[in-house]
Amino acid sequence: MDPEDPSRSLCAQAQIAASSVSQPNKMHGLRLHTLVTMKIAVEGCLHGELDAIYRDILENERETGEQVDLVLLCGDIQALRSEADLPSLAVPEKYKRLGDFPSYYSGEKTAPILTLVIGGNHEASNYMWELYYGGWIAPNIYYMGSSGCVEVNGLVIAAASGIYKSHDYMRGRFERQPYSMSDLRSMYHTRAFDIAKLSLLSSPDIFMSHDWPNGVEQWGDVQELIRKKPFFREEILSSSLGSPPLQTLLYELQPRYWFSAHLHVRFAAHVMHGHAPSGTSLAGTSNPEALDINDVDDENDSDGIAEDTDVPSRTTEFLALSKCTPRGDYLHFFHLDAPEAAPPSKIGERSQVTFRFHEPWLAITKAMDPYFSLQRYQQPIPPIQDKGLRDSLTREEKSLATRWASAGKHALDIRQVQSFSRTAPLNDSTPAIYRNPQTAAFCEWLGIPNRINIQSMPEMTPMNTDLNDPCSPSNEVARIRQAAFDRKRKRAQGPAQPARNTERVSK
Ligand SMILES: [Mn+2]
Repeated sequence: MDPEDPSRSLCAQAQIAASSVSQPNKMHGLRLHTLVTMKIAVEGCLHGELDAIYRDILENERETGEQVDLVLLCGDIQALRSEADLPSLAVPEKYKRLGDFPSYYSGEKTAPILTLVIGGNHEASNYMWELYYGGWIAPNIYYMGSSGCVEVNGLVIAAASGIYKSHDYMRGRFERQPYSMSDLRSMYHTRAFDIAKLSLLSSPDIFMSHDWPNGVEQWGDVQELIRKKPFFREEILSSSLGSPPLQTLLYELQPRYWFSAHLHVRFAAHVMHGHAPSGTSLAGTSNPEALDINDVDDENDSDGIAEDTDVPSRTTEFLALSKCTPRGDYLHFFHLDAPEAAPPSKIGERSQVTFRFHEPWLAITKAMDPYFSLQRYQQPIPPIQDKGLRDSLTREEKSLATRWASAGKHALDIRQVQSFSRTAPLNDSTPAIYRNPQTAAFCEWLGIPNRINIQSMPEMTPMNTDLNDPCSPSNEVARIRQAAFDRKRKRAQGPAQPARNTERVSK
């Protein structure tokens, strides 16, 4: 067994609250080895304002005399490389501007601190799609993927990109460039497939999401939230504020910290798992879309991974932050003890952090790959207690552990597997589709087919033309086109069918 694992689980139970300075190596009377106190900066919606964020962070470093080790940006990154990406951004015409990102993409400026970002509802969706599994969007700025989980100095950080809309939740990833108006929206809608993958994780230290978990406002000062944002009153009263699948993940994964953005307000909540929220006086009705979390408890009981009842209930510190405006409320600094330190840096140089793939997440990505759908129809996803899925996960975990046993954790170093490379040219204005070497590298390294970077612009020849390969992306595209054509022909020929959306998988 890895000797570092027990320290992490102890660490997970004995952490201190945000914004207080920790005492390295000594917590709750337990002496833990190799803990290192990290300072982390979290931001809400970015909207292309990278310069302002790094300026504020560096200013904080000067004022406090403390180095910031990690930056977390919770969406609406607007990572536009050039004007060619503008058609892939869903914002009103008047907000279509490049922002600061092109100079970070070109290398003219470099992010001074490792920065993890997730997707929101205002993104260069074409660029984010290139890096569906995660990757460097610019030097030192890493996109966590549509869903993802990584380790920084051993801290486990999980993330879900996008926002929830019920009508796209059960769909596959069908959108292809050039995006229709409807594709532009559905591109950033959360999918059940990603949530299912995340639900297979054990408790991460930090979870990042763009929209809020449904109902999380009930764990904080609801009255104050309504005072600040009266617009949300109806949604709060009807328990429909936020994302129901994220609510399930919050109660199921019980991360120590959860950071969100999207609603452009700073809001803190202290979630006590296993208890009823205190702010419930305002919410009389339950959300019909909320997912049944009792299933999760049953599952935990059945395979013996339920929490020990003698252990005090876990808590999650939730914090939503605003967007980057002169009014503030968009940045938060906190200290967190991490299980391990990075190698010492040279004098005068900023100390670095270790940045690794989370091994269980790799196993999940591999085991769930057969259920990944690139069509409008999402094939059925097995429930997390499904024996076949569990067996497959165990198999993948074992095989990955064997593969990396000799190389040690160094083999999981993200910087060794993926390195930033520009795909779209600088100062371009013609939209095009790029095969991202980072996605290709990740898929090859993990041993899954690269089904992401397969599309060509309509006038171009598909890259993979192996007609004998049933998994060939071009064949799949051809099948989808043929199916759409057949449906159209049937509609034109046959008598009127009862109106029913056969593409949606019933829950
Ligand atoms: Mn947003």
